[in-house]
Amino acid sequence: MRRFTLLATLISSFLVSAFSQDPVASWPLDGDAMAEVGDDGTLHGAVPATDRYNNPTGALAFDGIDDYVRLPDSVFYQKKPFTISIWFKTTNEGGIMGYSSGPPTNISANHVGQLYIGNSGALHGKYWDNVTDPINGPVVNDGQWHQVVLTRDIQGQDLYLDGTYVGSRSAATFDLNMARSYIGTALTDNWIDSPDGFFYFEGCLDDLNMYNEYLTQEDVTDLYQREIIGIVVQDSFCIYCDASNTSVGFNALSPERGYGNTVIGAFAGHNSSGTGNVFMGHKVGAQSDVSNQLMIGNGEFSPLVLGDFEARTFGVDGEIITREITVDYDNWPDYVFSPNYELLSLRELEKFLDENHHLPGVPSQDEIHADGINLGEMDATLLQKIEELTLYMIELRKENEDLKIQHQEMQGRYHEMEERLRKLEE
Ligand SMILES: [Ca+2]
Repeated sequence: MRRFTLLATLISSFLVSAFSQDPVASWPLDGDAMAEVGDDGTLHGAVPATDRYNNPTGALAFDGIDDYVRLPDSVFYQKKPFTISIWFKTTNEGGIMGYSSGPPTNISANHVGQLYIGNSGALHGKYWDNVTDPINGPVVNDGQWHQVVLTRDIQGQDLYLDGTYVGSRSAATFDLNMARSYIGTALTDNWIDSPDGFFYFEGCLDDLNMYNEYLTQEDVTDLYQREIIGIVVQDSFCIYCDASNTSVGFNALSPERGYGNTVIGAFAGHNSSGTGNVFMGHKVGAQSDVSNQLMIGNGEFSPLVLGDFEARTFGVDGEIITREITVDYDNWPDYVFSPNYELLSLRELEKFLDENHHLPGVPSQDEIHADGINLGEMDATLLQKIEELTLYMIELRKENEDLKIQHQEMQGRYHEMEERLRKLEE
């Protein structure tokens, strides 16, 4: 019997997303301004704070008075395409990022309020494109962590909040002579919804990442989903988690994926678009579009273990070795001993056996070959046959006792006649 059918097709090339997800500069802001990729920033007064995963020193808190971090010079200066991503949390206002030609004491320098929370609590920001109208977002000073992404290509730029598109500007961006950049402050002279002078941020900042790429909506959503749960994706999709899918392994569950999947193993679930699957092992479930399946194996086809969460079935393509098996079964044949049970006569049974070559109610060789043996059902059937056999034996015992009585009666008569004959002969 084989019930293992794996829907799978083979393709020869493994596709990867256009977005490499490898930042060209990265500051985890774990209580300091040290870089994970690129050069360290310089801390000016900001202190360790709890991040969005409850790590008590995983972020940086800024006082809104004079705290800021100076980033390495020219970290994104004149670079296109380019993307900046940073997390913030505030109940107040202030500059998340800014860049300028002079130090943050020189108000007369060229300057841009690159990302800031305005007096109204709304998000604003952009790269410089020759006017001071920023891209304007919603109110965000709700005390929750948010991710903001500002991405530009050769021409325009787009702003995203928590993976969702906020707005764009289509004019070409350029950075004049503004090679200095900061987080925790921005010079916002003449910018809307903000004071003149330096606008210091009051709240927490975390995970500043920069990419030498322009990000699409799909890329930004991807980035947000990966960062919100705190998994850093490295080495081409080795670890992937979002609110729905979890996968560990090189190219596991990528680039195609559905939702509600849990996958472990290199290429496990690779290019699989199904939902609700649990795949374990090298290439298990790759290229398939199955859903609600449990597969454990080694290789793309014929998993050793195959379960179906919807049909509630569980199969092992091989021998099962165990100490005990309990089968849940609810049609045990006690009914054989009820007075209404129609037991075939032995003569009828003999006729049936002559015609069918197997006991009534017991599957034939052909049926077993086609469907396999249902352990619970077969045990019940065998018991039913034993019970019927018991009934036949009881019946035979009764017939036997009747015969004994008849035999004794006949013996009595025989002795009586023998006695009579003896008397006649005397
Ligand atoms: Ca951090």
